Amino acid sequence: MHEALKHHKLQAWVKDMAGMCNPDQIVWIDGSEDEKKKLEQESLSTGEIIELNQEKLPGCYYHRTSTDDVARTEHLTYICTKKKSAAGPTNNWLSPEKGYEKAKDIFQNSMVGRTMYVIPFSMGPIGSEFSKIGVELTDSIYVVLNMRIMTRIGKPVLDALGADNDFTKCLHSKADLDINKRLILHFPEDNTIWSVGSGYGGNVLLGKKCLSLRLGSWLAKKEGWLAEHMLIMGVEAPGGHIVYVAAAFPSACGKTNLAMLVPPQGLKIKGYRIWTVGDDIAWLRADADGTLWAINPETGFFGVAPGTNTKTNPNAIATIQRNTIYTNVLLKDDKTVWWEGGDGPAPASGINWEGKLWKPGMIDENGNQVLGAHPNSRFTAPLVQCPSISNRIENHHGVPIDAIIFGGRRARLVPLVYESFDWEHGVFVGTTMASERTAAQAGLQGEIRRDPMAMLPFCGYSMGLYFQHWLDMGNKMKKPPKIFHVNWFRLDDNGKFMWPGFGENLRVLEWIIGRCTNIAGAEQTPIGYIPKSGDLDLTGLSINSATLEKLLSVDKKEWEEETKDIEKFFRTFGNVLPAEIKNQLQGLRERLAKSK
Ligand code: GTP
Ligand code: SPV
Ligand code: MN
Repeated sequence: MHEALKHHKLQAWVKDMAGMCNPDQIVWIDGSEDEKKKLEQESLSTGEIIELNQEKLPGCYYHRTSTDDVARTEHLTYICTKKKSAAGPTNNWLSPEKGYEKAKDIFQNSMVGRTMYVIPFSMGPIGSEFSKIGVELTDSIYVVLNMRIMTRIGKPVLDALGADNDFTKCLHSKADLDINKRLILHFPEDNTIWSVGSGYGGNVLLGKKCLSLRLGSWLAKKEGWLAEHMLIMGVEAPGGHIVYVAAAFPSACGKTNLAMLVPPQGLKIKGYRIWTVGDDIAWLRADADGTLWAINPETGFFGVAPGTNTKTNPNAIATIQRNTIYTNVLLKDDKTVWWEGGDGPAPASGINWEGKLWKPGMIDENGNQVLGAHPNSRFTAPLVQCPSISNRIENHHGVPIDAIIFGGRRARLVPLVYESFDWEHGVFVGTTMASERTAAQAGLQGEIRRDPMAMLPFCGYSMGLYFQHWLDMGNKMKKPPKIFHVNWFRLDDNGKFMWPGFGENLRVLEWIIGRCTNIAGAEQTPIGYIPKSGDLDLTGLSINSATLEKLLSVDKKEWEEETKDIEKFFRTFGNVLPAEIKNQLQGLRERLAKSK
């Protein structure tokens, strides 16, 4: 008997959804190599994917999404709960009735002439207490091939599901790929996700942001853990002890890069090594030992291509040489790929992300540079191909976290690094995070928006309650991790980055770890502890002392302005904002007032 047939609820749901979408056939994904080959062949034959140069890029494929479907569409993303207040002020809201009704209209007969694939998947190692199982129905082979890399799929998952275990019901159809008929709906009260009208990553790989973060955060609140937009990495210090840190930066703000960091020579000789556990999502629990443990629920990277090169991120480049799906990058004549900020000079010509003939230096009708790759073009590659991959990614218990790092893109104001005074203050620091908008979401680039804990687009419930949940988590731990804030993106008057970033960020990590082990010095400021210039090991780095001083300074006036903006943002939460957070803002103001 087919495993799935044992699970009557699963069977009934698949039948129900097929009744609405009306596919020509239903195919259950088993996760085998044979099946993968078949799917690739079919997808190649329809032009959905293009085979890349198999000598240079074995196992690699290319895909292009519609030009208006290249990033998450937050304005079309909804939390559908009975009460609007459950979704809170930062989410788009629809009632479940309205949500289902609107989407049904689009799903109706959307799979006529197509196959519906049934993908059982597990977020987290199969069988781990941390893990959650979902089943995604989709009419896109691209989605199946991506889910295969990003999650654990197929038969072992069905086995784990047994006859009656719970699973998240995930339904996706490309439908007409029409932005006017696109909806990404979350029904946390029904453990259900419906996504229609899109073919782009975060909108359609439903295990990722939809399950692991939006529904994940809802479950985490209910069950007493944290679902976060965080990388996880191990920093092996000289002597061999590995300190694990988790870091939350908004989309396209450097998680993949930091997670795969290669130590600069000056620190490498001291014996530092980095172990990558995850680059986008962390599930964290306070364990019986009173400390925080984390797993990466994913098995792949869905990373930003532009800016990735052998200098900035050699481990990523090594990772994506085989078995990788490239989306919306430039396709070269020799069937390899290129992107802005990639290796080597721009090719003489190619087909760009829009599917048009492209040559370097082309200018559009508005006088803007025509790009080869979309700024949010991505690679999908297996974690295990990363040279720095940790050997603990399959560990059911994950890794113990000693430090949490928040960060964002701030051209001004925010110092290179600072340490919070304690957990509660650290949570406040997380709530005040802000970043300049990047290409990972549709909208005006560069504008500063508040993005608490890098979760603004991903918190599946009332965000004020989420802040409270963070505060409560601190009380569950005997030894909560120290909380830090970093900013790699300060600009000088000429618009140049003041800090070299990338591998050099290890110098900041070294200080962070030194603070956790009480060996690194710091100076107390109104916003937190900041390293004095002598507290960072800058061996082999040429940075002028004025720049460094600026990077490590707190400008009283500018911070006073900042507190006004924070207060304005906090007002959106009304009385759901925890008193502790309000008091923390008051405390910051008082410390600033007292300072010089
Ligand atoms: P999502 O996958 O969207 O959640 O993003 P991410 O946080 O993983 O972002 P990623 O690491 O892919 O970085 C996005 C962009 O930031 C790339 O263009 C990088 O080159 C750039 N970047 C990353 N780290 C640094 C840094 O330390 N300094 C500077 N200046 N740029 C950086
Ligand atoms: C992000 O936008 O934060 C990503 C890519 O990591 S997506 O999967 O599209 O959300
Ligand atoms: Mn992300």
